[in-house]
Amino acid sequence: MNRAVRSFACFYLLEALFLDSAFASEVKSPSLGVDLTSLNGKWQLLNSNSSVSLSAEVPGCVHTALQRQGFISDPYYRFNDLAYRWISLDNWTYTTSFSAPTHVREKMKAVLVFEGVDTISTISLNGVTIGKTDNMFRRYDFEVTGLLKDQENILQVWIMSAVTYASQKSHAHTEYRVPPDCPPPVQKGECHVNFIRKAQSSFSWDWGPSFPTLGIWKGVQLEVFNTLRVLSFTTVPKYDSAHSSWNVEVELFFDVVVASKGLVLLSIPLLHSEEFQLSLTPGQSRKSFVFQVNQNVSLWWPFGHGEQPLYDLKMDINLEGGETFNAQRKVAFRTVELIQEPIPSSPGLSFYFRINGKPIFLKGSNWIPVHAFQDQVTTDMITILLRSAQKANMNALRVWGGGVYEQGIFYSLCDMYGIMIWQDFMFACALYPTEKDFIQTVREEVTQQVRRLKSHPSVVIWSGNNENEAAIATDWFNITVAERPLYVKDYVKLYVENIRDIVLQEDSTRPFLVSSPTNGVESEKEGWVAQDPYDPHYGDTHYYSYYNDCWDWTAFPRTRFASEYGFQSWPSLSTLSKVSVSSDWDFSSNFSSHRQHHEAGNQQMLKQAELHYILPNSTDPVQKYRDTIYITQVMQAQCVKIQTEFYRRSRSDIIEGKGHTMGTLYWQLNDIWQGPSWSSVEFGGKWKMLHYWATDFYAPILSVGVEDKGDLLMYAVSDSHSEKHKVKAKVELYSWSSFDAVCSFESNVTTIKAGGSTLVFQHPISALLTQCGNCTRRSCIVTFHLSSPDGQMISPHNHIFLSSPRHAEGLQKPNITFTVKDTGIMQNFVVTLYCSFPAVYVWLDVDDIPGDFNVNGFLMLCKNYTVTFRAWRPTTAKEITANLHITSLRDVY
Ligand code: BMA
Repeated sequence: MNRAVRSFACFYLLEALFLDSAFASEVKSPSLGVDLTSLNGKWQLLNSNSSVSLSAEVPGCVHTALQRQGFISDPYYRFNDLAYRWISLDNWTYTTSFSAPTHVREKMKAVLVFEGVDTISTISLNGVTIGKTDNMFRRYDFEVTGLLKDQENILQVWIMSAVTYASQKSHAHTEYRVPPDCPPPVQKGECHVNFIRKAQSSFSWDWGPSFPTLGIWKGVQLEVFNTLRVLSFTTVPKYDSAHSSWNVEVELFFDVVVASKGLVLLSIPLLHSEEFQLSLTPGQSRKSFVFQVNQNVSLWWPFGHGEQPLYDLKMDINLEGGETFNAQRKVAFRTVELIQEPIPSSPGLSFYFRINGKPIFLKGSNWIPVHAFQDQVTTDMITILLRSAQKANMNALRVWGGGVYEQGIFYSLCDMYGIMIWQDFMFACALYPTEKDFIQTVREEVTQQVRRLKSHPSVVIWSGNNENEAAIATDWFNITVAERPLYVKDYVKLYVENIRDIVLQEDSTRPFLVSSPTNGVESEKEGWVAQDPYDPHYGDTHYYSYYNDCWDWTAFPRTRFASEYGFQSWPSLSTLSKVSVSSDWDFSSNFSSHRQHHEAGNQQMLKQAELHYILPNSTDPVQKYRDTIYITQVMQAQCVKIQTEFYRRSRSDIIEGKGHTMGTLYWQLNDIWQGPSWSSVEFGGKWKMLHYWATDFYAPILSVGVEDKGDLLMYAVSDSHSEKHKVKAKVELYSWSSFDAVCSFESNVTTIKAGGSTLVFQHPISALLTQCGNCTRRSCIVTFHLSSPDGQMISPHNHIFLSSPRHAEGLQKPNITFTVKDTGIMQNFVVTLYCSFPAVYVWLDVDDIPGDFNVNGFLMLCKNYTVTFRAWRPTTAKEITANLHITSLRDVY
């Protein structure tokens, strides 16, 4: 285990304990009614020419096994992703043996269940092939009745190189090409990932390495039974508006050996219980029961809008022969609608989510795989990330289509935290084949995943793919006009005629979008591939622009819903140092360009930063490297803040026909390894400056300052549904060279719109400056917040620069010093900062001590400032003192 993983794993111990067994039972879902022999644990692993032989954990993958057994070192270390390419080019065999005593073999039916094989495998039991796999997102059940022996049953899983398979499949596809062939060279990845149903980012991405894993990434078990087994149990609440009541649709999927009759008792304690007749004939069957809840229920709300009550639904099956089966699921009551309807004075259609009848602005980011080796993803890692999202006031995440459908615990935690999930199907940035076998495996994948996830209230939308409509519409792959209909036909076949069709059959309670970005119903009208899927008048948009000045908010598309946008930054030195050596710590080192998988990414960051900041110029190379990391994080935080605030204040606006923005999911929440990316949380769980800032720009009530045609405007943005707050804006100007406000202004008391954005202050900047005596654009900064009429602060402090900080006049080195005190409560430490001059972008970094500050990257306009550090593992004031680095903008040049 590398150090990053170890430190990741020890965070949030308390949280982990809090996860009760009900959640745990959802994580793994062995079929009900079976005698189960787990085949997890140590297996033998062999490469194709038998030169490498070792023991390997199942669930697991070849890379993890090789690392744990000391055959390789940390695959994330320096250039190891290239050095270890051979692993993915080889074929590997996993072998285990197990016994099946008489009481097991006597059962009527025996099935070997593989919850996840990565990816292309042939499986044999005692020398007989029992099945093949070609899709890591599917569970496979292989019947082995009659094939079992008492002792020494040999189970072998031969796994073919995913890289070789993808290449063979692509070459066999001779009629026409299915692009892209290979990722851009900067990604140092493998080719033709679109030909294999495997995490698309495993062949490399613009934020991640190429590790085309092989392995048995989920559990394996032998299930034997006499009568029947319950394969899945789903619960979907549906609101019956005619009767103003709730029904819970319960579905059970059975694998039946002997025809059976019995009763199904469903109950939600204190709410309702009901009994249903059950009659089953041999074979696989699906039974639905509608369970009416005629009582008032407490509704489930997204975080920030109410509680997340989760009810326990119990199911007991009693068969006439005396056999019983029981299980339990969490049920929550909420409705979700995606509203696409005309908006007055705006061409196009709205695009927003209505939960329980109320419009909700989605605030969040995009989720990518937590690790290249999925078997190493722990509950703690997921918990840290989701808690971090919630702490930053996020209510939504998009599980992006180039990764994996997440583990059960991920969705259970989102149910608990009130984080809405936009769930993509796993297709991204490519065209896909539509041969019969490919469609067939996708159909099975989609059916299984919808059944697995649809009981989770957190999942609010299904979406077919990432950017594939845009790829065709805006011609990413140089497809000729003559060829286009062929690709559109394939696109419609895969996402509309197959995926959409299945989703609509399996789940009528959620909206389905074919792609992201898309124009939604307008794309449908245009034959599912719109002329411009980025049209801000419809659906969602993705928008990236690295060279334009991100402070120029007029360049952002005033979209209905911003589902992707962002800027890169580098993670902290403490995170990078785990996979690098000091000679790498230079922006022009091989390491720095090797880790950067986005063409020109390092230059883009510095160019963008240079527009507003003087770049670090320390003569000490390590200090310069640290400072450069810092400046990329400052730039990223500032850019994403400006863009997000623009979208939030656009929720009530229609300007030139555009606006009513109702969602912001910036790209991206988390990292897959220690490298530069758009993430706000580093690999290992440490927050970048952006993540601290998200807490503020996602605050339920936010004040946004903006300069528009020479005026300073201040908006009050509120997420509240009913409360029409009375507010006044307090605006102060500070000079860079002194601690006292130079002057201050207060707006009239204004009643702000609930669920909207209201202009609360407007003043020409020239007049502000004149009224402030000595202030100029370069010498002063504007701070502001909202307060209630009696002076209570109701929005976070915010500020706006009137000129680039690189031109700030009077800004001096602040000479920040500090003391650290243990509060004695819950590992909270108080850090008091002292400075001699005002400081901006004040950044506290405690290297490897896991935890978060209550505020970071802040403006310090007073001599003393107190922040709290909440450690995620036991530490001491002494340890914090020894590790704390404080940087402000003026310190780096
Ligand atoms: C979008 C995403 C990802 C990518 C990101 C940054 O295209 O969907 O594919 O990582 O932008 O380039």
